[in-house]
Amino acid sequence: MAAKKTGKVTATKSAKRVANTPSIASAPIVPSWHVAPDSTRAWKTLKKLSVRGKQAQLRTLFAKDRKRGDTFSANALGIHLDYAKNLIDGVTMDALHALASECGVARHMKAMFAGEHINLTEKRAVLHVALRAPKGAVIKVDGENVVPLVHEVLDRMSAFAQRVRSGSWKGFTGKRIRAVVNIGIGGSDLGPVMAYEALKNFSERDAADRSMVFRFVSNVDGEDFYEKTRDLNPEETLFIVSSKTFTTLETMTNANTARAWSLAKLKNPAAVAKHFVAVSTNAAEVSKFGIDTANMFGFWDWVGGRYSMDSAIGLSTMLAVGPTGFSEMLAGMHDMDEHFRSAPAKKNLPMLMALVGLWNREFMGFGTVAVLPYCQYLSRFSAYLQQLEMESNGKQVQLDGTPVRWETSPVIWGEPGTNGQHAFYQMIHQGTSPVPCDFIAFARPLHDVDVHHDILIANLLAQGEALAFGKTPQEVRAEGTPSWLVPHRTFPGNRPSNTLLCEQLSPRMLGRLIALYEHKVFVQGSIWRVNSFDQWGVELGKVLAKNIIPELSGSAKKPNHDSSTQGLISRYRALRGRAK
Ligand code: G6Q
Repeated sequence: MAAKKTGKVTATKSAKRVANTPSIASAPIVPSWHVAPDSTRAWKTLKKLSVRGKQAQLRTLFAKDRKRGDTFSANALGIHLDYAKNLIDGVTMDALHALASECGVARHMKAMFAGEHINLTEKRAVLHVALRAPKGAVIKVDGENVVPLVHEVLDRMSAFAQRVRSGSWKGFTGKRIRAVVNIGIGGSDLGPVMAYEALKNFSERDAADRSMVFRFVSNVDGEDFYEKTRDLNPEETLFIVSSKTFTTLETMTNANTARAWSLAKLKNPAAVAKHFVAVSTNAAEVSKFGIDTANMFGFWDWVGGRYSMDSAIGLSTMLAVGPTGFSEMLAGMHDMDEHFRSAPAKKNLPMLMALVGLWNREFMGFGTVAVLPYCQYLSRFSAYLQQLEMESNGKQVQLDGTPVRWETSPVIWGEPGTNGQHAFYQMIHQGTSPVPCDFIAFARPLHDVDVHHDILIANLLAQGEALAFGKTPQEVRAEGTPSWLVPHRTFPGNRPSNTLLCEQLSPRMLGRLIALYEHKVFVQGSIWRVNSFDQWGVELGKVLAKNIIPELSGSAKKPNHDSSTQGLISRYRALRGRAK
C-alpha cells in the first residue's frame, strides 16, 4: 500500500516536470569561463608540440626514460591506468593539463555537481551523479534536494526486485516470474544489457539464483521480439517497458506487441498489471498504455538517456543482481565521482584518459578508438561506450551554435579480446591508420579455470607491446625471412594504447569503470566546448521515418522523395506485393 502511494506521488511529480519543459525561445547564455580551446595558450603550444609528437618514436621515448611505465601511469580505486604507450612526453602532458585549466573544466565540473543547467540547449541540469549519491547527501536542482527522491525510487525498486526474485510477486495465473524482458532502446537498453552481461555472475545473491532468464528487446525489427520471446511463457514473463519519454517509436511498438503477446495467452487485460511495469518520466503515457502508475518507477529530466543506467532504467540490472549488487554498483560510481572531484589532475583517471584521448584525436589526427576488454563479461562494454562517447561528443557546433574548429568525438568501436585478435587486429597492426586502443582487463578472474587467465592476460600485454614497438625490417630479416616477405612481416609499431588493469570484476568495479568513462567524456566535451548532453543529430531520421511508414503500407498520399529513395520505396512495395 505504501509503495502504491509513493508510486503515485513520484509519477505526479514526474509528470509535472515533463509538462514544465523550458522555453526554447531565448538562446542560452554560455558562461564566459567556457572558452574555445583554440583561443587558449595551451592549444597553440600543443599545436607546436604535435609536430614533434608526429615524429616521436615510442622505442626512443622508452629508451630515454627507463621508468616511463611509472612516469605515465596512475592508480586509484583498484584501477591501474598505464598510458605510457602513447606518443606523449612530460611537456605534452603539462600542456594538456594547462588546456583543461584554461578551458574551465574544473569550473564546469563544479557546475555539474551543483545542479546548474549545464545542458544548455535543453536548459536542464545534468545530474547522473545524484543517482549514486549516498542517502543523506544534498544535491539541489532548482532549490530542491533530489537525493531523497532518488532514494525513494531506489527503495521502491528494491522492494519490487525482492518480491520478483523471491517469487512472492506472482503472475496473473499465480505462477512466479521466471523471465524478465526489458523493452527499451538507446540509453534505455545499452547500459542495462551491458550491465546484465557484466554482472550476471553476481545474480546468485539475496536468496536468488541464476535460473531467471533476462532478455532485452530493443530493435523495432520484429525478428528481435520474436527471437527473444519465442521460448517464453507469458504466464511467467515480466516486461519492463523502459522509456524516459514513453513515446519512442521502437519501444512503444515493441511494448504494444508484448501486450498483445501476453494477452493472447492470458486473455484478460487485468493481467497487464501483473506482467508489465514501466520505467519512465511520463506518467500520463504510462497510464494510457494500461500500466498502473503504482508499477511505474520514475526518474527525472536531469538524467540523460545514456547516463541513466543507474536510475530506474537499471531495474533489470537490479532484478538480475539484487538490490545489494545494484547498490554496490552505485557505490562504485560514487567512488569514481569523488575521485574525479577530488584527485589532483595529474592523478585523476578520467582527466588523464580524456587528455590523452584528446591529444590522439586532435593533435595526432587519429580518428577512431578501439575499446578492447579482455574479459568476456564485458562483451557489450564497447557498444555501450559507443553511445556514451559518440552521442555525447559527436557534435559539429559549440555551445553558442558556432561551428567547431577542431575535431570532436572519434569513432568508438571494439570487441572483447582475444576474439578481435583473430578478426580486425590485422588492420590495427598493419593498416594505414593507427587506431589508439584501450585495453581493459581484470587481474583476478571470477572463475580461475586452469591456465586460461594467464593466457588471456599474456595476449593483452603482447598486443600493447606489439602495437607500441612493432618489428623492424632488420629484425624480421635477422630471423631468416626471405627478403620478398620482409615487408609483409614488418610491424610499424609506434601505435598508441592505454591499458586499464583492474583488480577484479565486481558490481562496484563495474560502477567505477562506467563512471570513469562518463567523466572522461565530460572532460573532453568540456574542452571541445560542445553540449555533451543533447542529441539533436538523431531527430531528422526519426521524423523522415514517420513520413515514410504510411508510404510503405500504401495509405499515404503521393510521396515526394528523391529518385533514389523513391526507387527503393517502389521496389520494397513491389517485393511485398503491393500496388505501384
Ligand atoms: C540517450 C538518448 C537516446 C534515448 C533513446 C530512448 O541519451 O536520449 O538513446 O535513450 O532514444 O529514449 P526513451 O528512453 O525516451 O525511450
